[in-house]
Amino acid sequence: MEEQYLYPAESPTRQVIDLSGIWKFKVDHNSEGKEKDWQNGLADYCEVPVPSSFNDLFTDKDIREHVGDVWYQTEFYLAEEWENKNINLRFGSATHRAEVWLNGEKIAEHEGGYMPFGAIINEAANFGAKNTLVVVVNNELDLTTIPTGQIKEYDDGKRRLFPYFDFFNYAGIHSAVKLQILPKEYIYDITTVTDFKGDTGFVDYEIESSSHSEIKVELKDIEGKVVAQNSGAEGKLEVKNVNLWQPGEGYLYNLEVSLLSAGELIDNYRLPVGIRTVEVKGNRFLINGEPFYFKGFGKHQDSEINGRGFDPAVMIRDAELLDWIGANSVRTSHYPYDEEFYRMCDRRGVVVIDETPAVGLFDMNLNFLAAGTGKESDFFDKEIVHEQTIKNHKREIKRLMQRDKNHASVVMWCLANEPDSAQERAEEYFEEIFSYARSHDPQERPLTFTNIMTAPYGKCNVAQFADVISLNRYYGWYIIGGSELEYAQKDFEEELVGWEKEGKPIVMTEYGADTKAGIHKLPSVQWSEEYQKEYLELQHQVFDNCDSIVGEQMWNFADFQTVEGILRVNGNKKGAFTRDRQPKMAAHLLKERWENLPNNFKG
Ligand code: BDP
Repeated sequence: MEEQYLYPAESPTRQVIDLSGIWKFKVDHNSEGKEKDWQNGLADYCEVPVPSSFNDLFTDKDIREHVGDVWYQTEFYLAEEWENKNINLRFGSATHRAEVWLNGEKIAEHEGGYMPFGAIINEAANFGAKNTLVVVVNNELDLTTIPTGQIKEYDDGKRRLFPYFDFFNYAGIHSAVKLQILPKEYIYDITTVTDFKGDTGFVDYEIESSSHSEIKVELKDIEGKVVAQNSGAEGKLEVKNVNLWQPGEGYLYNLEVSLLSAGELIDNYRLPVGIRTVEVKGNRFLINGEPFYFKGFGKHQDSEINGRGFDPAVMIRDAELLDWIGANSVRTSHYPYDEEFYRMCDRRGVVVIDETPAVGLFDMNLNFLAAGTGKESDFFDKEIVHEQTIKNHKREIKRLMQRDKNHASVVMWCLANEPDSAQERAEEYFEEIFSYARSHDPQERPLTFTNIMTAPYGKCNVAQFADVISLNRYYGWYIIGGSELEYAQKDFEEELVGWEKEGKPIVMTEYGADTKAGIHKLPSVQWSEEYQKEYLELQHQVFDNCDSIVGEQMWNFADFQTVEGILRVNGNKKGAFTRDRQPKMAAHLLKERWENLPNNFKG
């Protein structure tokens, strides 16, 4: 049951077959699938596309809100001559857990909804004949899972899931499922760390492979010219006249790793590498030694119909809008996104704060909105959190760093979103989490978490561990909003005076106001497009007055789906863009501002 974290890329020695398409599908309403041997094949079924969330495809509420197992099946053939290759079956992600059978034999099991998993399937596979692949995906959450949630059971046996977070608990096979036809001896993993001095760039590399044969490493520039080379499983490459990876200019070299035996090529892998440095110095965030100002959004991987399923069309549309609006960065709130997203950000020079799925570390009494009320939560007082939740949290940090460590675009890790950091025992929990994370990133990038309004300056027990203070603040929306808006500035600025004393950079990782596109009102009222604009203008004034604020990521890039509730109108409407990716008035305001703020603003 090996996990292949290296992106499944083709090369002269590797072939990749994408199993995306229409699969068979069955909802296990009575949790009877395993007893009835569905793992051997589904007798009756309907159809779903893979990848996608299943929730918004059907017209039946009991499917949309289903809690438990759903089953998938597809068939494929393997050529006979591949019998002496390693066939790796790789899921980009399945939310939140999955078990996999090939021809009736169990080949993989995985928990954690956003990371790749799979297996070498040679033993269970049929070569030159049909293979039946069956997958059961489960979407249940509890206090110990990452993310967290709670299931409520009703008298008639039905169950509903209440996530401790503000986005719909979409589930299914969310990323592409691929077959990698790998050589017998092959490259498992590559780790790179980059640096530069003057106009010379450096790439430290380390290669893990199944063979001890000769390893050759070449670094090629964008034209394919070899600019540095070396041999052996680890070493350093030196690049004269280096082209640095910069925000907005994602220059990528190709690290071409070859396994050779007696001069013959056994395996070859090409890893895109951007040469850049990241560092926190005083209250500044430096990329390539230059102060960097984050302009952009907290996002969601969310769209109509597809839900959380990866959709390359939506990804490209979003990238074009980021470009149009003058944004330079994104936070992958509140979970890691599809690998294609990071590869695109590497190419386009989009700066990424990469977030773990640790959201909802707050006891919210069946409703995440309770968190904003300041109501007592006893999340970190529960022993199970310190015994089990923390283990799962670490597992997700390790996997995320393993998967995304080589992306030049990733400049910081966000270890959790809005944990109840005002609680005393949050301190011991996060001391362990931060020190664990520090030992797992080969590039030693800065670490952060986002702080919630109910743990303001002086009340937060976790900020001490972070390199960057990330604040989610809603002065003018959840508090001091509406007709009081003009008074929000004072309270906001007072809190910031406190945070500035920490001497660390501050990034505003969330600020926003729900806005229903098309509501216009003069003078403004909450939910109107005019109000969103006025709200943002006020926030921006606050940011400009605070020297330590080195970034603003408005909440949210686009409207997105959430659980139902009286505070949500078919989802969260804080988007600068609508869910179908058209601009609200506020988008034009952001464009005007961000096009005029240089990347080294406040430098
Ligand atoms: C913050 C959360 C985010 C919510 C947002 C909101 O981090 O997930 O969507 O507030 O209320 O609490 O819009």
